Amino acid sequence: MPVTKVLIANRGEIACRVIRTCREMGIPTVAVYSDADRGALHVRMADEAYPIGPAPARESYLVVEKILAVAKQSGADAIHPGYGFLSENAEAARLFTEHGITFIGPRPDSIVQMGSKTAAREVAMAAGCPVVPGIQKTMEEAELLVEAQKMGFPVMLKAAMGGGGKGMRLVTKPEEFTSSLARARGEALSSFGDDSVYVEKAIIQPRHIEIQVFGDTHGNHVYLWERECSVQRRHQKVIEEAPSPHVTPEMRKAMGEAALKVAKAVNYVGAGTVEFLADADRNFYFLEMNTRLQVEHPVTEWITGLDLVKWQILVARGEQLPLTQDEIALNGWAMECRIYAEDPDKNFMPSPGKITFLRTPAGPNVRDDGGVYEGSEVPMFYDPMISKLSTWGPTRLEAIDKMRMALGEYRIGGIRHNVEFHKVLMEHEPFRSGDLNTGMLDKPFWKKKEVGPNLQSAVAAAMLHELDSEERRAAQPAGSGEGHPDAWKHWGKFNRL
Ligand code: MV4
Repeated sequence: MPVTKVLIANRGEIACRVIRTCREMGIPTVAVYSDADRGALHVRMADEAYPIGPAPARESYLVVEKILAVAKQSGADAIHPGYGFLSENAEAARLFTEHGITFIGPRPDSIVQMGSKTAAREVAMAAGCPVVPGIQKTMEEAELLVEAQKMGFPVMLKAAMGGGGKGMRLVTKPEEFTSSLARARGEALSSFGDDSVYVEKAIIQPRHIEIQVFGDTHGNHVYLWERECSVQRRHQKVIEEAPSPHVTPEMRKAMGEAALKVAKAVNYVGAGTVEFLADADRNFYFLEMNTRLQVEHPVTEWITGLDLVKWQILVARGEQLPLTQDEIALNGWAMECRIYAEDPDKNFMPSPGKITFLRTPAGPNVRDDGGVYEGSEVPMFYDPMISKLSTWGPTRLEAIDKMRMALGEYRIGGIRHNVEFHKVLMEHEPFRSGDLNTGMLDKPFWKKKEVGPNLQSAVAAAMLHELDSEERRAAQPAGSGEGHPDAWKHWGKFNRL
């Protein structure tokens, strides 16, 4: 399993992230780019770069044959898929391997096993990992309703092949069952080409807590503690942190060991994440397993002091995991804010375009994983993430206050962004106290308030607003202030990870 030259089958910040570790390890890198990414940062950072076609991902980053052809042409003997795109495509992983190219990820059959949510539930149950009470069999309406009645409302209908909240419906009473099922099936069919739906007991106001796991080809498995990602909007993660303010040392050990049971049950190799829902009583239930490196891996890197991409490469080469469970540190607290080209005042509409000015935060315990530079474009064809800003502190509040400072340093011109939105969240009392849940962003508490009676703050707010709009006027051509009109057309069509 040689890894002597790595093709990164991705774009944006994650491509840059992988290139950095390869460089540190002395491994040459190969970038691929679509027409929209000709001038992208990952293309500039890699040792070589090859075009792979038109802007839409399905005509470029998702075309397995094109990626394979570039690997052969460039002499790359390994492919890192990043997240999204081909990262959980078992067929692609198989094809690369058949052509003698190392896929830096799990074995294809692990991807398949975890790709079906119902199959994954069965694996977890058989392995002795707690799952949400429910029936993972897919059934007809009458049978499903009987099961729902038995477990008691509210229940959750879920697409068997789903994930990310698509094809999922909360049903609070029997009268809604028929219409909710029809909608869940319709969404499941259009999103996953399969209308199988199953039923679970609904967990009310759950917290999303996930365990980072790692396996090697020698049968060793470890867990790198948890991350909490409860601050989400429409199944889009907004803030992630590690560890979780909800998790006690006992719960951490129990969740870690439960996650390892799942990983061991599928002989998992590489980086994976076992997702759980947790309730207020600290019960936790297996939800699904993501068979890839996740967007939010930096917070785990902060608290463990490890480089997860380096571990992925070592494992892909057939080496043993570098550490045993009792050698893995949990030090301090880390926060991550996803910085997006989007407008929080306009219902988070994407705001692609040219970045005309950029100053990124820096300093001790501040990390900005970016994929852009001043003058580069945020294309409208992909997820409009600009960067992941992460901070570390000895305690949670210190990490939060470091984040407030770092957010205050961020300057992005030419496009709308969510930096101010993150600042409001960092000062939001429920957030600061660690009282998180997945419904936290349902009420728009961050919307700009009218000028209040406090003159000082009103003046300050007016000045800030003026500065803000001045920057925009300078940065944007007239008439483009509402974002690219085409952004509407594509909004929500692309996978947001
Ligand atoms: C649930 C749930 C409550 N009860 N399942 C959303 C994404 C999908 N992967 C699973 N999800 C949920 N499943 C039961 N039985 C609530 C959610 C959920 C959620 C989960 C994690 C993070 C954010 C969420 C937001 C809304 C609903």
